[in-house]
Amino acid sequence: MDFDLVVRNGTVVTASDIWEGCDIGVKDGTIIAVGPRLPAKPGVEEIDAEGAFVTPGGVDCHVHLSQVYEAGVDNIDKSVATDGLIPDRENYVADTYDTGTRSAVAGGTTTVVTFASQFKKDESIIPVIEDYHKLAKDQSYCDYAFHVIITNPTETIVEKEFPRMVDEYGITSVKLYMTYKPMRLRDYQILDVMYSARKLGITTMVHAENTDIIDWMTEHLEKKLMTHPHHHGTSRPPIVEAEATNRVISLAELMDTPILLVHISSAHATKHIREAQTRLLPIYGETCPQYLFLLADAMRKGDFEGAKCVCSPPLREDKADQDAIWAGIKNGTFTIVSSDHAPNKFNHPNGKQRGLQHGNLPYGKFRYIPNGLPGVETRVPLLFSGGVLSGRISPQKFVEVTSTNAAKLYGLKKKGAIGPGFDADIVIWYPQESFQPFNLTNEMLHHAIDYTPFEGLEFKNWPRYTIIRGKVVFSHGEVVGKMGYGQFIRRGKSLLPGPRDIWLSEWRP
Ligand code: DUC
Ligand code: ZN
Ligand code: ZN
Ligand code: ZN
Repeated sequence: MDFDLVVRNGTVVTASDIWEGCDIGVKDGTIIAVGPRLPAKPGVEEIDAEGAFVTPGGVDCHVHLSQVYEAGVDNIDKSVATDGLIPDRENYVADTYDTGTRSAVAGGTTTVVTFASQFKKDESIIPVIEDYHKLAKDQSYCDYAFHVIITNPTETIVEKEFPRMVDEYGITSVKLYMTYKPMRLRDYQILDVMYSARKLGITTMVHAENTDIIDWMTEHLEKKLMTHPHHHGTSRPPIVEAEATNRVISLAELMDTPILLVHISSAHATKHIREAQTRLLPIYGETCPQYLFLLADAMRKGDFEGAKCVCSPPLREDKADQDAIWAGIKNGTFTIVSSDHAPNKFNHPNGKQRGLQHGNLPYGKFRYIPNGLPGVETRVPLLFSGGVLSGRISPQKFVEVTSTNAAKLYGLKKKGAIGPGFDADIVIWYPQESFQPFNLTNEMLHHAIDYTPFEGLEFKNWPRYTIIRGKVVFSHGEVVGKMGYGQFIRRGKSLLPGPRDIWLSEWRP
């Protein structure tokens, strides 16, 4: 066969199998053959993978890049009125398509799905999609696609624009928030979205937390001056996530539509998802490395240092929650492990540390700390090192949750597998014997952020090569790909089970 690249003699892993001494033959960016001793003509590029794991490129379907947050996104009802945060540069997440995808490829991720976010005042989502296309075009090191965040599901948007979003723009998923004043939807509005999503085969992602509990707790903690960063966690105990998870599962059951619960952090919410799956509802779960490798004590560091680890849902106090999330990966409750890369600089460029500038020094006020952690570069290596090499999960499970399932769930038909016809998106690891474990420092990473929540963690391996559509984009610690190489991917519908046509009453859509 006529190849232009052959990856030789690796231990090739898919979501189902491991083949030792296996070659991968690539032509025009596509894998065309997989097997031992593939014959190649002289002059064909070859990469020696002997003794090394070779896995499909990471597919990270929860990444915030160049995203503008509407005023008050950090659940600051009052600050909208008092300090008048307006959607300006300050309210962007701090990684752009350039820096965020550079970081992605350096950590073995070859496709990201990012968010185009509606503001409540936007009467149409079409300009929103166009705007995010402008932000990403010619800026990305890896392939990319969009979800649309819906904050105001008007009749025009769900009835007329959702079909255009799917057919014209190739976007087959939306994300909804049950909390944050500028974004949250009422249950009625969630049903409006689900009604239309079901008809069109759209996957609905949901950030499930009970917004009124959070608001009430935040107010009452402030009255007691309990505003240290770790009280972010105090304001959101696991029941906040579990109640909203259970509620939105009920809405999805009523509407017979598939949903993905994003960034699940606790045993209680995991149990609700598991129970729904046992009843064969098309309910999917996502978790993130921060809930697998960090606990709430990370928010207790120093007077304000803990702000670096403030995300929502929060890191949990109890190791039992972490154990339940690992168990949920093993038993299939979690379909995907995404990064939820939602990066903010700790030392804000304008000198104002949000949260610290709002009084009650030296602790500041947790309600003003932007929620979210950087993690697009560390996701795949963390799961490989702390999952596979630490014996917690099999190599196949690693591939399934970091790549294959994400591609299936979000209709990325040519991504997420090593097999003929798939894009040649490949990660080659170091042979284990020759790798010196190291402790991570932020300087090693390629994002635009001044810290990593995983500082000091030991890594037992790291991607040696990242290959996208047959081209090496990261090699031995260096990003060698070009900005703009990444392509926008139009997505199809989910390949995982969808509506069942089972109803709770006589009502039918
Ligand atoms: N939810 C996300 O999905 N990302 C960052 C912050 C949040 O609450
Ligand atoms: Zn969220
Ligand atoms: Zn419950
Ligand atoms: Zn997110």
